[in-house]
Amino acid sequence: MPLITDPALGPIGEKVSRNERLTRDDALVLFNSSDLLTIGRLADVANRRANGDRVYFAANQHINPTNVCVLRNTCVFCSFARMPQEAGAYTRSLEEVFAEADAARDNPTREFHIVGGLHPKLRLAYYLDMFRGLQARHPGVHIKALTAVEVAHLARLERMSVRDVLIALRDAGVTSLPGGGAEVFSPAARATIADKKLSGEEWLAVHREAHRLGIPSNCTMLYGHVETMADRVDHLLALRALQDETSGFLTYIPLAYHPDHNELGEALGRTGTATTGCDDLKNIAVGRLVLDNIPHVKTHWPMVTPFISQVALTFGCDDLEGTVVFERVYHEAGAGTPMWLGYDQVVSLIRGAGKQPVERDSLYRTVRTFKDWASTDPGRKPGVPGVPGVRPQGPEGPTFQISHRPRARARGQRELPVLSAVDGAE
Ligand code: V47
Repeated sequence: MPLITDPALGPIGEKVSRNERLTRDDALVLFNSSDLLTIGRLADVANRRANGDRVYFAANQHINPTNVCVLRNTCVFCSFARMPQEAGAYTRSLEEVFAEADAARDNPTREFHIVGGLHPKLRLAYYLDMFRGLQARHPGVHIKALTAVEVAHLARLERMSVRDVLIALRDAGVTSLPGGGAEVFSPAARATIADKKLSGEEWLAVHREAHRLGIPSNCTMLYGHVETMADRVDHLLALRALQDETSGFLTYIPLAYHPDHNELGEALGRTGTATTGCDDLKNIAVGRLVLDNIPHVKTHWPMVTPFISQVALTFGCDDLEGTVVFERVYHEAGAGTPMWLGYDQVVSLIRGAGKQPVERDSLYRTVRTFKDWASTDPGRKPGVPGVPGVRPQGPEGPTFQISHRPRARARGQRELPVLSAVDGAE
C-alpha cells in the first residue's frame, strides 16, 4: 500500500527529508492536497527535528480590558467588539483588571495575555499603569500584551511613533507581543473582512520595530473565511520573510474563524458552523512546513477544541495554548469549548498524545518538566503528590460572564464580495 496517496507530495517529502526550504508552489500544493496524513507526517518530521517529543505550554490567563472598538462596524468577522454605547460594551477600571488577575490567584499563572478593542479614548497611560500594577502585584508573571493593531492605534491617539509606544510598553513590563490582528494580509480579503484595519504591511512593520527593540512576538493567520489558498500561502511567506530578517517571532498560531454573532458569518450563511478538523490540522501542518525559521507552532484549543489540539501535536505542533482562565474573543463568536483548562488537564492532554509536556514562560524558557509528575486529577492514586493549587473550577462573578451580541444582521447596504469558498466552508 503506498504511503503517499497524493503523488504531488512526493517531491515535497524529499525536500522535507533534506531539510530544504519549500517554495510558494510547494505551499500551494500542500494547501490544495487532501492527503492530510502525508502532510501531517511531513510536518511531524520537521517538528521532531526541531523539538523532539517536547510540547510546550504556559500557565496563562487571558484578560480583555475593553471590548469598545473603533473598528466595530468594519471588522465584520469579529463578535467581540462593541460601539461605546452598545449593549454589552465594557471598559474595566485598573482596579477591576487587578481584581480579575487576582481572581485566578490559585492558578499557577506565568503569563498574562492581554488584548482588547481599539478604544477611542483610553490612553497609553491606562495601559502603562495596568502593566506596572500587574508587574508589582505578580512579579513572576510575564506580560504578553497588545496586538500590533492596538500598538498602532495608541501611537495615532498619542501622536507618538510606534517605536516610542513600544519602548514605553517594554519599560512598563511588557515582555512580548501577541500575534493577533494579522488576520490575512491579502488586500482583497482584508478589504472584505477588515476594511479599516492596519494593512498587512503596517502589521509587519510594527512587529519589525518590536523585534529591533528586543521585544519578541507571536504571529497568527485567521483562516476559514473568504481567503483563497494563495492568500494563505502569501501570508505565510510574508511572515517567513520578516523572520529571516529579524528572528523575532517565537511562535505561529493559526486561528480558526468562528462565524456566530458577526456580520461576516451571517453574510456567508455560516452561522452555527465551524472550520473542519481537516482544515484545522492542515493549517497547523502547512504552517510548520512553510515557516521553517519560526521555532514553535501553537494550537489554540479554545478555537479548535482540545481534541483537535491533541491530534495537532502529531501534525507538526509543539505548543499547546495554556490554562486561559477566561476568554471572550472566540467564545463570543460561537466557540463551544470550555473557558479554561486546569493545569493538570493541559499536562494530561500532552501526555495522552505520547509527548513530553514542558511548562514554559512567555519566552519559551523551561519552567518545569514532568518526568516524575503524578496528576492531581480526582482519579489520581491517593497520596501521590501532584501540582499544588490547581483550581477545581473557573473563577466566578460578573466579570466572568459573557453577553452575546444579538444575532448579527448581514449588511444590506454593502454586499460582501466573497472571494472564494474555502475547503471546510461547506
Ligand atoms: O486578531 C477575532 C481573532 C485575534 C474572531 O499570540 C477571531 O499567543 C476567530 O491575539 N473567529 C486576537 N478568530 C487574538 C490573539 C491571539 C489569540 C491566541 C493566541 C495569541 C498569541 C494571540 O482573534 C484577532 C483575530 O484574528 N478573532 N474574531 C472570530 N470570529
